[in-house]
Amino acid sequence: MSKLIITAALTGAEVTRVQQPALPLTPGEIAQAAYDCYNAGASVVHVHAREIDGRPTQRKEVYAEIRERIAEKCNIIFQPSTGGAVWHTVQERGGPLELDPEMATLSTGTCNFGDDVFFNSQEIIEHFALEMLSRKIKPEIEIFERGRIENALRLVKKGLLVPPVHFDFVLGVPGACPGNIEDLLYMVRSIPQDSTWTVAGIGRYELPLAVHAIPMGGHVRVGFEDNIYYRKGELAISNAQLVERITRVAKELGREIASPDEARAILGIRK
Ligand code: KMH
Ligand code: ZN
Repeated sequence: MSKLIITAALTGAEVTRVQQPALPLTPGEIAQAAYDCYNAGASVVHVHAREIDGRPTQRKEVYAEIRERIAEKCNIIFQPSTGGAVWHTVQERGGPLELDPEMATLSTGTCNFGDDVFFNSQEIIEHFALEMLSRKIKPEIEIFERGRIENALRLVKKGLLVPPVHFDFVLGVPGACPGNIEDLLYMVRSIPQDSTWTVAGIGRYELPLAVHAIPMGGHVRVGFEDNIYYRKGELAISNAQLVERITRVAKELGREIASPDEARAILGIRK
């Protein structure tokens, strides 16, 4: 079994400081949180940028500052979002791809997203896939629903996505697939054998899904984008606290933690 890749999803587009007072928002805060998570065992950082007033933004200038500040501290893999917020235009969402990051997210389908809709038509999916292919950016395929796997495999058939594919099962989004263990098993059985995968359980699903993924050979994403609590009724004090717990559990289960360069090798990142 490969070493465990832990991704820290620090900020997201939806969470507010009112909900989670320790939410990192400015480039400096996000870079410091990324460094703390790196020290706790994370090898990938999934980034959503915010404007100075806290609004989610896909402006490449803000992402560039975040990436620069992180790179001054450590070599964690910088993985910006192309999902942005549900109201961002396709053009806005693609902002961080102009920075040619090593990795970025790619959502391969539309679903309900709380009271909103996270819209990804075939045209949008192929637009981002082509952009990432031509820039040699490793996509992390965001799977909120089972059908998104088929859409990703269609991209492979069309030559827009190069296997082995790396999937992220984002389970428990209100309005999309729930985050029960059975849901994770179903997803894992539905992907090609040479794939890699990680799981991002939303809210109360985060820890149980992570704990199951570790002995299954999967990888794990945690952080305030997905879950702001340490346990029921108790807010986490930092993103790093959530990463530290996964590192601890993995060690107890005998799974070693991947460094950023080991994660690059596992994911086939050659930039
Ligand atoms: N904020 C969601 C609407 C991604 O980062 O690629 C989309 C999202 C997925 O978070
Ligand atoms: Zn995201």
